[in-house]
Amino acid sequence: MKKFWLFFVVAVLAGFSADAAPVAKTAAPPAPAAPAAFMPSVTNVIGAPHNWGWDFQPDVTPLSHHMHVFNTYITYIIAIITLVVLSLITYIIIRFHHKRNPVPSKTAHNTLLEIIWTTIPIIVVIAIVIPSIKLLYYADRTEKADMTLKVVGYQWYWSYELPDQKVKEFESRVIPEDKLLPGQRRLMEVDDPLVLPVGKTVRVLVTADPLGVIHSWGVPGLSFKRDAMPGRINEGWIRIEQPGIYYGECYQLCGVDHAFMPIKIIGVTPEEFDRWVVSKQGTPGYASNELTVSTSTPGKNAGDADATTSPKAEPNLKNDEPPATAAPVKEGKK
Ligand SMILES: [Cu+2]
Repeated sequence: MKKFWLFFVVAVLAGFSADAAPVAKTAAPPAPAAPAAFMPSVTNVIGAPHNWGWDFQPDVTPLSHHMHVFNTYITYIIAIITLVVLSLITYIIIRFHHKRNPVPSKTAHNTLLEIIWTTIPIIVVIAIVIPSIKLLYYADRTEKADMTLKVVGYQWYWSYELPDQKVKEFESRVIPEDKLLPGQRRLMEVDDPLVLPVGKTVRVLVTADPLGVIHSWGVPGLSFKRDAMPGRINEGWIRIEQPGIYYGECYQLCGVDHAFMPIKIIGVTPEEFDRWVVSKQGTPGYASNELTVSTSTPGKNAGDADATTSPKAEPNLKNDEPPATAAPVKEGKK
């Protein structure tokens, strides 16, 4: 019986302390007041679908320009092949119709013809493979990144983080249809859009919630799409060349709210980007500097190691704070 009472007292005390824990948590000092809300000056929509749109969205990144050229090149090849095959078939149907050609020829194994119809397709395939692989590697490797963006796919929204600017992870969720303001796009507007500087190379690291599912972060106007895989990081890069608004979506059927996780990116001048960073309580100055700075671990990616630096601005490898004149080179966080 004594044991029972002892157990009872201990259990009650444990219950009290468990209840007390959240109270202690809520008693933390109040968070500092958030800076004034950021109002972007950019309102022109460039990367968005529109009625009767059938071609690419306008080219605003180096990558989208290359992709557009490659697409046109492939389209010409497809058109030529289609026309040649179609005219051959038409010729055969007319010329060798059983009325015009009652006694068919039994010719077989024409060596010259066989060489021709084997060689031409090989040449066509090589003509496609070489620029295709080149473009694939161009899209894959981030040369001289100015900053890094981390994208995480959740069920069902996106979160963004800018480690260089110390902009902490923030969520970007769809605005429900009944809360849309006049002029806002259905299923495309988000409550907290991502803001990126124009003319800066942004390394984009895409992943997904480890306890979640596969998504795909795609912005057609920026010619960017990478799968967001739990436990895996996919890399790519974008450099927006025109201030404007760009929309994107999740491109992987990820579940019941797949259609409700749009992407909105506002491309602004580096100065305006700094103001947005301040509104997000981050450290501005990393992307507005003239210098191009690598943010990767030196040696890990050969293409990133040759960061351009000016002779008067020595990069400071240890200090995380951006000096007034020089862009800092941060040690890679991998
Ligand atoms: Cu998704």
